[in-house]
Amino acid sequence: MDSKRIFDAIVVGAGFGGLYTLHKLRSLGLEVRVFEAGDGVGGTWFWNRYPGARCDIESMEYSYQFDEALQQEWTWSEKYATQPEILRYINHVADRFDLRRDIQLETRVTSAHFDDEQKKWQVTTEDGASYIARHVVMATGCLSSANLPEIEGRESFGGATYHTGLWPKDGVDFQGKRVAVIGTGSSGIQSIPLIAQEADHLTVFQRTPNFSVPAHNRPLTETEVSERKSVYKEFRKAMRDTAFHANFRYNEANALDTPPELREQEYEARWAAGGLPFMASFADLMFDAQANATAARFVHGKIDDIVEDPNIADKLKPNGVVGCKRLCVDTNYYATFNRPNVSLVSIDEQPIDRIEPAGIVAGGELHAVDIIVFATGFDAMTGAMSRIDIRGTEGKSLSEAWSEGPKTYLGLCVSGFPNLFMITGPGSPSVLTNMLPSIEHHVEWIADCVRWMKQSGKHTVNATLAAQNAWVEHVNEIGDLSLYPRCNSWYLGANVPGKPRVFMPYLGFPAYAEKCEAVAKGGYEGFEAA
Ligand code: NA7
Repeated sequence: MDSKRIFDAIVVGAGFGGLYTLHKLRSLGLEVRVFEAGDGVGGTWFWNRYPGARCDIESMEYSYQFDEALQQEWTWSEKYATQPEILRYINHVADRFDLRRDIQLETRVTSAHFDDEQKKWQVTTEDGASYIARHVVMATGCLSSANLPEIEGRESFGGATYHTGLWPKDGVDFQGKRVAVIGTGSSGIQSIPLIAQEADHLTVFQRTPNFSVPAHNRPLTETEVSERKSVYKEFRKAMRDTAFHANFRYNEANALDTPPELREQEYEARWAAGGLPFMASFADLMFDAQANATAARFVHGKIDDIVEDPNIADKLKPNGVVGCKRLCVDTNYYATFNRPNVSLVSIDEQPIDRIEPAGIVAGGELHAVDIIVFATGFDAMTGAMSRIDIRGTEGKSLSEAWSEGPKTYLGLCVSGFPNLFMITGPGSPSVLTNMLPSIEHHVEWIADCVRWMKQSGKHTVNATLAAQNAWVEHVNEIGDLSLYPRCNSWYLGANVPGKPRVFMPYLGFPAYAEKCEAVAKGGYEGFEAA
């Protein structure tokens, strides 16, 4: 790359968010540089190469819609796209819009400091170079900061260890190996069936069982692709008016108002169709514990049907609320526990004591293994930003500002950090939705804001503390109406020891988009512009 040091905007991250931000800000005539830690574009889909990695939103929805020609020319092969196919798509987008010339790879941003006098940001990278920009956009991803548990003796292990979110490009050969997987979230649930097929023996260490529904993945037919493409624009628009920005076929009826036989029929139909639309079976599932219990009982019944050993079936049955931790979507997950080469260790009964050179000791028993896979998730939503030393006006640090949990205005900005924008930050619907339209919504809002600043001769926008406090209160109020705060999920930061327990996403498209639009139309209400 050239040695240019001054830009209009710096974007951190070259995943879906960063690429579209670059494209959009360029179209306003801005000079932009994107810094990306990886040696390729793709973000989440660059790093998560574990076996079975696949999106759980349907591929024809989990793709950009900002360019009609792009969505017409790209053809997805399966209902749910694999990681390699998504990565090919992202690379196609980078080439198609000539984005690479402004993306500096293998460059990790270590700090971003606001200069009160110059009203600009100074961004420093790991190699010590520093850059100046008026705007900074953190497109750092919601699930990009790997969570590696501090288990005693981890470093002493004699075999190989991998984290699903930092998977080697050349893959891992499990043939003839004794393998341990720690963690049974989406990454564990997707990878366990495939690792089990290859490994000599697989031991799954489960701390909390998770609810999972079958994907029923399959190739897309030419007819369904062309039918969708013929109405793509209208379809996308309709999805933007839904709560999750996705075609979940929302049922407006409440589970508790529905007679039990019809309720079972609805669950059966959704189970047979597969995927996350299971959560839209009834309108009250995430708001009424009794309603949710009907769904939980249904899934427990399915686990009993699939898993042959009743003791193992019981261990696999989650307590509590379906969807409180993100619902998983699997291919043969529960059935994998019928295999003779798979065993399940419930950490409740046999806590992990330590890791030794030969394997994992749990409940005093050594499980000798050659490979340990950590499917232990991420420091979600705030992790990537907190690993960067971000300082706003008067040197105020973001980590301090967020010491009690993230506080934002609209999940887009933080008071005291002028011209710093986040893509799908905490306080926005982000991870509760189809990420792609949510990313596009944020990028477009930010670009409109920057255009407005240019047109009105403003150098900075800064969210007021009052607007931010009101927003945080509203996000909490809405979150508390739901069942989401009732479990130890990564939505609450509960998976990372010491992280403040706050429900981070905002529950509520399309009202959220209306609020963002009203703020902009009202001359950026809740912001001080100078
Ligand atoms: P998740 O969903 O956070 O799952 C991580 C799993 O690892 C989960 O089962 C955790 O148990 C377990 N875990 C975490 N720390 C430990 C320790 N210290 N010991 C044992 N087990 C542990 O991450 P994923 O990568 O699977 O999925 C993230 C998102 O990506 C997913 O929701 C989709 O949106 C796509 P816990 O439940 O915390 O008890």
